[in-house]
Amino acid sequence: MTLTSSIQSPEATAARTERVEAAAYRIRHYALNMGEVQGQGYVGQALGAAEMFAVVYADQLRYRAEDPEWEARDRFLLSTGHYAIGHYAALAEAGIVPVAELDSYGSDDSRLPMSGMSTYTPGMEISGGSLGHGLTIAVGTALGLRYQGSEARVYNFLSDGELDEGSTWEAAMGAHHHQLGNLTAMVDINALQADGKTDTVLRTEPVADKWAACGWFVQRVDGNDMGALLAAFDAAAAQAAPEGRPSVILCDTKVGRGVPLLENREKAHFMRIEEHEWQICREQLTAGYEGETK
Ligand SMILES: Cc1ncc(C[n+]2csc(CCOP(=O)(O)OP(=O)(O)O)c2C)c(N)n1
Ligand SMILES: [Mg+2]
Repeated sequence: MTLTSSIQSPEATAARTERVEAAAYRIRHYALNMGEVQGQGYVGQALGAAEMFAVVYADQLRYRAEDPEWEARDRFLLSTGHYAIGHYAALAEAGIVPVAELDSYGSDDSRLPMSGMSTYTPGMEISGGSLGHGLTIAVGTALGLRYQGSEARVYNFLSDGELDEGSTWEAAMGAHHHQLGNLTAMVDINALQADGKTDTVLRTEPVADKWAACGWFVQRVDGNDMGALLAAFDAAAAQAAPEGRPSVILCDTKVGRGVPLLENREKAHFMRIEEHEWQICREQLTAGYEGETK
């Protein structure tokens, strides 16, 4: 049992879960709307990771929507630039990016390019996308904040494909060496990469054992189960400290989650969706959500 859940009544826990689930639902809708602007894109990842983005922005992160560069803010570093569509949806949900601006996703002169770039978008801390570098930057950020005496925490979002990169593991060892208790990594394990299924590209399992061997506090959860995800983030937060063990939350997710039409698509890494299918996607998403919340 985590610190937060142990002091919360069952009613308060249920209300909190419902509130964050509603945020994930809106994030999914925003992602579909953005995908429709381009007719294609990394929609499956955004749908799969919607709970992860929702927990971070609707529950865990300390930020000021009106002042995205507030010095004491927690830092959320998106390592996977191609997941920007999910991140923009979360930034809209957080009030950092106006919802109306999402329509400009991926267009010329937009502040929301297809791959996340810190110079373009408020709330985008780094330009990710050259995979395997996010955690290295997160380690430097966490170290720097600690030197400054800041109590801000650093969250890093990685994908399972990034576990193929040696630099990720160098950073993991560095975080333990420097005892970065102010660092929490989350890995979206959707079992997919650009070249196919993760276990056919490079077998990285047993992933939890590898992080544990690097000295991290490791939790593995169903990343589409909001209750489990909240409990894991609470447990990570409960043991966070300026100096201590870094934390990783391994999240098993399903690409396209919440939209049955997209859950079993071939070529799920970069989805092409027909014009008439977008509305079907939205209807399926709403039907699924309303069915669950009834
Ligand atoms: C260093 C580097 N190598 C290759 C790529 C090309 N690339 C873009 S996305 C991607 C897949 C990475 O795996 P993952 O993020 O798990 O894929 P997804 O789950 O989104 O399908 C690759 C190889 C890249 N962006 N950076
Ligand atoms: Mg993947």
